[in-house]
Amino acid sequence: MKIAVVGATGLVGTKMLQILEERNFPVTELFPVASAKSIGKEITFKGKQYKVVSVEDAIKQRPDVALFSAGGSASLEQAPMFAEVGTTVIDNSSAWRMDPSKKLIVPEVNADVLTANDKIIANPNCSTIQMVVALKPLHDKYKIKRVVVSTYQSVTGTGVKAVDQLFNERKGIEGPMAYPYTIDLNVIPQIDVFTENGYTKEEMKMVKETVKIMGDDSIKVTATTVRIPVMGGHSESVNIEFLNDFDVEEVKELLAKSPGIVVTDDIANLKYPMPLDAHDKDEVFVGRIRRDETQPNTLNCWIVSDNLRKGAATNAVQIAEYLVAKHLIGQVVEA
Ligand code: 2RA
Repeated sequence: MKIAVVGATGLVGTKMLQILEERNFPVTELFPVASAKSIGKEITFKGKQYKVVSVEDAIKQRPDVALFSAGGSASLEQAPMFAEVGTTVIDNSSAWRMDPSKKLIVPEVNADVLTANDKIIANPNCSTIQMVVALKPLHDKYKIKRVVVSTYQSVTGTGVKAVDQLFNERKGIEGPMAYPYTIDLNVIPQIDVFTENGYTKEEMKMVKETVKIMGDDSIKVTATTVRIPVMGGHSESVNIEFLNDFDVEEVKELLAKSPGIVVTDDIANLKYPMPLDAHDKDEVFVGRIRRDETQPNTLNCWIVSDNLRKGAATNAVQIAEYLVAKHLIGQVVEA
C-alpha cells in the first residue's frame, strides 16, 4: 500500500506513523507530508529514512490511503484533491465529521457502513471515540435514552504547545501559553471555543458525533469537557440512562467481552482505570461500574483511553485495516 501521512510531524501524525509500524500495516511506499518549513526533513519509518514532501508531490504519487491530521482548513482543501486521484482519505480533523455525505467511523461501532465509494472518511473526536466504544454494546442490549458525560482531558489533546506549557509551569519557566490560564495544579472547564448555547465546541462534538456514530438520534447526550494537567489519556465520568433495566454484573461481563474494551473494576483491591495505566495502549478501559441509585435503569461508569492512540491514530489505522480487509481500498465503484 502507498500511504501518505498528512501532518506527519505533529503529535497525532507522528503517532500515526508509530501505529502503522507497530501494527505492521502493509506499507510499500510512504509519503510523509508536512508544512513548507518541514519539507526535506527526514523521518524514520521501519528503519528507513523518508523525506517530508509537499502535499502536491504526495498527490502526484496517487497513494492508496492518506491519513490526515493537519487541521480542518488543510483537510477541507486537500482531502478532495487526494480523493480525486483515487486515494482514500481518513481525516482526524473535525472538517468532515458532520458532513451528511461523509461517514464518521469507529470500527468497533459502525465500520460495516463503509463502502469502496467512501473516499473521505472522518475520524471522530478523541473524547467521542472512547465513549462510543463502551456505549455500543450497552445500547445494543439495553437501549440508551440519555448520556451525561463529564470529561477530564489530557493536555496532549491540544498539542505540543500545551504539553510544553504544562512542563514549563511545573519547572517554573515562563513560556508560550496554549491556554488562557495556568494548567498545572489547575483544571480549565473549557475545551475549544464557546458556542451560542453556552457549550463549547468540544462538548457539542460529543453530543452530535455520538448520535451520528451510534446511528440513533433518539439518544440524548449532554457534556461538560474539562482540561486537566495529565499526559496519558482522557478520562470520562459517564452516566447512562437506559430504556431497559440491567444487572451490574451482567454489564461488566458484557463490556469485558466487547471489542476494544478492558474492564478494570475491582474496588476491593483499588483497581480502576487511570491515564497513567492507559497511556500507550489501544484499549478503552472501563471501571467504577455501578448503578445510579437516584433513578431507575441508570448506570455510572468511568472510561479512560489514550487520546493520541485509540482517540486518534489507532482508530484511523483501524479504519484503514478494515478497508484493506474488506477490499474497499483502491477500487473506484461507479455510483
Ligand atoms: C482535545 N479532543 O482534547 C480535543 C482535540 N484533540 O483538545
